[in-house]
Amino acid sequence: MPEPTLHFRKAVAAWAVLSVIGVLAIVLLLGPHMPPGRGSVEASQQTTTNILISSIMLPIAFAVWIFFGLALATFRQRGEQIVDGPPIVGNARIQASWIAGTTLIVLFLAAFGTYSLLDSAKGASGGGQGADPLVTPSGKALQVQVIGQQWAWTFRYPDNGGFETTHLMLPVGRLVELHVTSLDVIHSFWAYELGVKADAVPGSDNVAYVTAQKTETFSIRCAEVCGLWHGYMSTHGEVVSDTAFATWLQSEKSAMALATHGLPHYSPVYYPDPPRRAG
Ligand SMILES: [Cu+2]
Repeated sequence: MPEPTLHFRKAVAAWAVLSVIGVLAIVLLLGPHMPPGRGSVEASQQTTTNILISSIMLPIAFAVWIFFGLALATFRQRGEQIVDGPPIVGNARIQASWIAGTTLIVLFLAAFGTYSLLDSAKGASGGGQGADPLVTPSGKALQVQVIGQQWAWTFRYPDNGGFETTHLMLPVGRLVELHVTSLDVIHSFWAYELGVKADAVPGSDNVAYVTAQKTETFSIRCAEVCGLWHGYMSTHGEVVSDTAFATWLQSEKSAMALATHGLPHYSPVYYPDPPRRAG
């Protein structure tokens, strides 16, 4: 029977080879298909994070599986007699590398997460003037209001007379400020390909930023169980070129003119009219 050390060296070599192949496969083959894709700046950041985390996870998973196999092969009970293994009193090298390895991984992810968070906040406030992106509208961003209600999504464009439509149309390459709210219960606006998910809460103006990177049709779903027809609350939006967007704005604005006249004024939140009393 070969020495356990020899087994261990072979296992480490196998782990190293498998890890290199696996990480390359994740980055090159799986990476382009990782959710949510590269439809927007925000989605792209999430996709990069998914690729990074998977690339860190795979060597750890391989280490666990290979050590499991090694332990089964090396330390299994041989023969009839059941005996205890020799007592282990500690191994300075394994303990030190375990502490160093886990510390490095955790600190690296903490630094990466903090950097990403600060970076996306900077992008959302329109160039990082130190403004809180959640309370200060940038002024440069296109404002679109997303309204959830049982069981449909509607969208208002306050910069263009505040018309309301069932179509969400966005221009490519422009910062969009989505103001998500609800008329009844809590919904969740989820534009999968754009990497945007924001709660739609009645009486609350929830702001989410998105910059679409390519023209495409994207799916819109409700991601919060909101009643009987929750699953029916799905539709599609479209990212189009700047000129197509301008044309659409004009035609939609005039097509909706009559309906806009009967709408309540644009407001960050809407409350139902007080109930009328009999008499
Ligand atoms: Cu809903």
